[in-house]
Amino acid sequence: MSKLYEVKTDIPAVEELSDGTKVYRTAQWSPPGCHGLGCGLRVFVKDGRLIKVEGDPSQPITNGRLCVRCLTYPEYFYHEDRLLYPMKRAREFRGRADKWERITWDEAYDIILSKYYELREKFGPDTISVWTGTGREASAYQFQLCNQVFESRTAIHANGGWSCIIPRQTAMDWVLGSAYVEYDGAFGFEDRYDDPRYEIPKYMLIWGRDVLKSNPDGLFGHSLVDMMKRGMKLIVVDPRANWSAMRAEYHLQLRPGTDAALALAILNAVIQSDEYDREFVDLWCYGFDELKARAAEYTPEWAEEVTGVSADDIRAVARCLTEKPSTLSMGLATDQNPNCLQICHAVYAIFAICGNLDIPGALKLGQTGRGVGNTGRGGVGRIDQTEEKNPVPIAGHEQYPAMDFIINTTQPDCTLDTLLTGSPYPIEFVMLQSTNLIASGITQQPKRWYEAIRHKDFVFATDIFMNPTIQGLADLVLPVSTALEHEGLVTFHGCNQPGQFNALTKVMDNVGETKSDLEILLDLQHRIHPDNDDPRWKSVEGYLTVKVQGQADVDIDFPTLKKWVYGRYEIPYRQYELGLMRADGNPGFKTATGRIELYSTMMQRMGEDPLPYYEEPRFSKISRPEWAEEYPFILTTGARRETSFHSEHRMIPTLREIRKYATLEINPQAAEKLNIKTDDWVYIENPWGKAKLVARVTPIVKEDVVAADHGWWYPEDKDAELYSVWKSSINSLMPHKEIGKLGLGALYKSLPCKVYRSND
Ligand SMILES: Nc1nc2c(c(=O)[nH]1)N[C@H]1C(S)=C(S)[C@@H](COP(=O)(O)OP(=O)(O)OC[C@H]3O[C@@H](n4cnc5c(=O)[nH]c(N)nc54)[C@H](O)[C@@H]3O)O[C@H]1N2
Ligand SMILES: Nc1nc2c(c(=O)[nH]1)N[C@H]1C(S)=C(S)[C@@H](COP(=O)(O)OP(=O)(O)OC[C@H]3O[C@@H](n4cnc5c(=O)[nH]c(N)nc54)[C@H](O)[C@@H]3O)O[C@H]1N2
Ligand SMILES: [Mo]
Repeated sequence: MSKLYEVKTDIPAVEELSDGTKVYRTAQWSPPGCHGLGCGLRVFVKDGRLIKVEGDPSQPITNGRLCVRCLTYPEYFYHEDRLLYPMKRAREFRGRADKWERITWDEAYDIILSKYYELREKFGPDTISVWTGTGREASAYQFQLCNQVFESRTAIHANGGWSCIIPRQTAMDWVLGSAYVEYDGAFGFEDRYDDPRYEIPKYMLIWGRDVLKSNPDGLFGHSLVDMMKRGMKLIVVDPRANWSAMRAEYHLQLRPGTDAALALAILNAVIQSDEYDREFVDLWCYGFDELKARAAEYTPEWAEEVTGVSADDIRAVARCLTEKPSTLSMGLATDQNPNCLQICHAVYAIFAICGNLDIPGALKLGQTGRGVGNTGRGGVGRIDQTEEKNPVPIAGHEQYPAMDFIINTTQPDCTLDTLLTGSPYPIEFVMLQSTNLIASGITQQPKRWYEAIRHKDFVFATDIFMNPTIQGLADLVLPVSTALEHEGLVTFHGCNQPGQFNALTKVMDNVGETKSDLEILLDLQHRIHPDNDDPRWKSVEGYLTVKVQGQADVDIDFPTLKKWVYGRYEIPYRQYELGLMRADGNPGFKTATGRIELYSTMMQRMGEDPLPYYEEPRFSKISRPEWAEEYPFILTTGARRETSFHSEHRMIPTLREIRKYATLEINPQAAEKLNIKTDDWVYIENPWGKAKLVARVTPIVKEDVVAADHGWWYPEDKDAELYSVWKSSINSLMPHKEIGKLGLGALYKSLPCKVYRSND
């Protein structure tokens, strides 16, 4: 474990301005939505009222920069649609806005507990399910709540094919034998890029990620711009010409979904070039000859036909990537593909054979034994690669046994089957914490899931706002506080990576009777396990102190970290030489062979091809030529927007002014043929469903590609069914269970569709 340092600053924790306004320094997680980045805030409070929020220049990584969502904090904080009190509603009135009734917290907990004991008795503990969306603060508590407090194993995340980070993390674990990997942005050094140990990468390969919009998983995306200013060049693999693609040396604008073909062809060209790092391969890699033989099948000329990227560009990019140091930023588009493990395997193999791993400015390996991947029972790589599988299956683990070695939760797609069939056990108690499922979190066929959950015995939710999922499904709702109203810690995948470890300080009185997710966790724990005297369950401060000490090499308590606001830690380079990657302390990597497995013994053991391969997108014009005429476009979905975090922020006026409706990006030539103009409402339709979005005519997509927003609902449509959530539901066009062989990766980014003007 690495030592945590205080980030020193002259800016006081609380400052009083001449007009009596108080300015507090604190970090931010969620709500409002964010991925555990820990942005530094200066919070201006006058006469107890939140006036404005600015970026804090003393935050060592964000340096005062802040997203537009945080800048609109006062609109969010005081919004009239915020949930203020616990409320209940009779089960027969699910869907009815006029049937909610205010209750006390005690009454709410009494109802939850009586349902908990009743249903657990009737159906067994696994009938209790805890559903959580992406990594907001609530998700830090999902596994504890489900596994320890409720004693169930049914922790659910409804992304088809577990297509958010899990495929990437599985490949990191199985191929690289590493915890979470990320580009080296000098995040742990006090002097950042000026630290003498650091070197700016020559190239960054950005693959299916838009970090300037997404700041994903604890990564501060704008560090990309800092690095470009210091000379780093970009190579971007993306079917859309986004900001970084337009500033790249090479923009490889591939046909959506053909990523594995492109990755294998770059690998082919790297090996052919003979410029890779032979010494590193000899010392640290396993299975190079097998990989070389496999890559030889995928020539740049072949890939040009498949992907639409020229063979010359593929070779040129391969030459760039053999330079040291070069780094990688790989994102969601690689997960959202049934071919996901193979894409990640091939791309990581390029960095491995070029020796661009864990040296300054290259791809930073994660610290093993730390952070989300290794702390909870739900973490990736839960079962050591040499251990046996879990003997008692949870939903989907029988059909996809590899899941047991990947993550200890239900396989998402199979969970719908479980809801419908009651096998391997019925799920009758549903807790929704931080997921507006039917708008965003359920990624395929949300109406089918909605119908399945509607018939379950008890559903309750915790959220900040009323939303269509709660309106449609819940019998009880608990109001949650924003990050300014409670204490907490900012931790996330970042904990495997050098960087920050920050405190959330309560600076505002609670609005209404809101509580934090952590307070709710502790309240339920006290009621269900009153005799447990572990200090972590005694109080918020006790819980957070145990957490600080468990994750950082320090003897400080939470109040001390709160005084610091920001903590910083380094993780050494060349951890594989230092014996820091493996439990036995020997040099090497955390795989069965102790080496980077270019030939993956884990994939082989799980019944998958041990070498990467290409699978043509399942419903493309090549796979389904008979559909080509009716569905001329390739649909990709979900590229992030700065004005929302998934389905959040649709009710914030300033953000809605920037982006009013769900949009569909369509190329000018294609739009002209269909008589579509910017701001026209259009229908998008395919064999699985139909949605209505607003067109944005733009050359950033090619003529046969359209790109749709996800996560839309219309809070202003108070009288419409579930705030018109089905109107722009792009997820209705995504097929159920079209997933990879091991249960990972689904089709989000390469589906057939047609587009036409709406006349209604
Ligand atoms: N503002 C904001 N930030 C967010 C979120 C949010 O909703 N709003 N969501 C958070 C979550 S949960 C996640 S997982 C992260 C995701 O964040 P990222 O990993 O950065 O993913 P996206 O922003 O979806 O960017 C994906 C990029 O992939 C491209 N793309 C589309 N199809 C393909 C394809 O077939 N191949 C390739 N190579 N590229 C393709 C898109 O054009 C887009 O530029 O963002 C997080 N951050
Ligand atoms: N078509 C398509 N669909 C996608 C994607 C895509 O790329 N394309 N991306 C998918 C991905 S990667 C993901 S991770 C999912 C995410 O999907 P989800 O994480 O389920 O996101 P939301 O549906 O916005 O639900 C979030 C809810 O949590 C509430 N909330 C926010 N912060 C907190 C908090 O701290 N505590 C509590 N209790 N509640 C909070 C918000 O108010 C909101 O109602 O969406 C997926 N959906
Ligand atoms: Mo995600």
